[in-house]
Amino acid sequence: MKAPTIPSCSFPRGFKWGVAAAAPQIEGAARKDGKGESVWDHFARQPGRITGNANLDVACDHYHRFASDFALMRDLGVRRYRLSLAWPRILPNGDGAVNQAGIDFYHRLLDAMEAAEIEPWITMFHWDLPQALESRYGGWRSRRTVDAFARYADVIVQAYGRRVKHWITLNEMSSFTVLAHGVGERPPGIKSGEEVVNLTYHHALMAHGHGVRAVREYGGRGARVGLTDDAAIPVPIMESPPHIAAAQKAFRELNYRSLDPLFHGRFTSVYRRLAGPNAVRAQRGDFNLISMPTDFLGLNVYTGVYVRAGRGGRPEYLDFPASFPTADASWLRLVPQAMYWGPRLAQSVYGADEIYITENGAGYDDVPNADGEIVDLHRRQYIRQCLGELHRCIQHGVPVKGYFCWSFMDNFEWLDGYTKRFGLCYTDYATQRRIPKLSANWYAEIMRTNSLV
Ligand code: GBH
Repeated sequence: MKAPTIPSCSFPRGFKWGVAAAAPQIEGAARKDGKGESVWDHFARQPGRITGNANLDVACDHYHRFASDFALMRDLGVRRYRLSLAWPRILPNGDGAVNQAGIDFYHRLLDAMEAAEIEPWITMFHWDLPQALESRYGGWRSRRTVDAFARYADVIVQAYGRRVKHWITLNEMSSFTVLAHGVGERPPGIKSGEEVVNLTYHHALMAHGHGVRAVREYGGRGARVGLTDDAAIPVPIMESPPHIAAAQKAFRELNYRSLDPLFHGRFTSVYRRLAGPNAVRAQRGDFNLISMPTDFLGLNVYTGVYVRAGRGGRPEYLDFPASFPTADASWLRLVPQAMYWGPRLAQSVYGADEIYITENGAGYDDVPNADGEIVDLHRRQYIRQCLGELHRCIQHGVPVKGYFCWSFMDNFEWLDGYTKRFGLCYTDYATQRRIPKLSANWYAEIMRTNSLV
């Protein structure tokens, strides 16, 4: 009898699979080898800010364990890893002297990745602003932080440009702008008005521009750079023209502070309508920086928001009913179609012509079973549904070139501390053992075969 032929749902040849993590969430060694304090180190010391009053001091101790972590990645067949560099390790005071021990650490780490044949995709900034910049200048409220970022970007691209060819300037601006200064629940944890929120966004976009500039200046041959955004993703409840048109309008409205200035290089009528009197007064040259051409757009896709066409075709946003399927991370409504509409809207609304999914995953309070195995069928299920949507999206002509799963291992989940695990590998924080979950072995197979069945 012939072996059964299994029809497969292949991804395009050369599709780039990987895993992701970020320095502050995994490294630990918060005070080691001259590292300065970050705003998150500082914030975590304020009682009541973080679940269990957890801090980032040890995290996954990746600082001391990167070699075995890369060996495990290699065993799982990981060929690309999106990591971030800790700005306060490189420039402990934000913009003063360079800390050579910090530079050397990432050289050792990159050596180990090279030996394991894992390609680095480096995020310059994943939220760990040097506290010194917050204390002295008011952090992202000040243009001096933009200048400090420009210098930091120059330093790291000069140091690592020879060996790193994939750069991501910033991760998810909303976290250190609207959630930090508007909602006020992330560092610096001060609630301000819309005017300040818009200003911090403007400065973040300018910093992004400097990241692009630094890669163009010092990145060398073949260097590529883009931004990772956590665009809010509208999902039309009916896949018919009026609702899709409403989703397109919604995409601009929901992302008016980030994608609109980035792609248009000016404050558009959408921005001015929504920002009103709180719009930023930009200075000459700001937009040249903000809209420097990039090589790709990174999207972190976790969830979406349902919309329909309301009166006059205007988008009407729907509330989630209480029973809507949700991960243990309570903000993570399970909306796999966001993986279809996110990239598709980025292409159709803004003309994004090369897109990477720089994060996707799900946070649960996983527990090992009696045999010590983590049977995370829930995570496998969600990621698989998302990948099915991504496949369909690519099939429909949307230029998504790669996908990074968040995260390689459970780690410091910001306000949730060490709860709400997102790892493919389980981190046993008592022993620092990593245990691949069922989803890790499943994802290894996806990466290996470049297909779903
Ligand atoms: C990403 O954020 C981050 O890049 C990564 O570091 C993180 O570990 C991972 O995903 C999992 O969370 O204020 O209650 O409405 C995900 C996107 C957007 C999720 C802001 C939390 C705030 C929730 N985040 N959102 S709430």
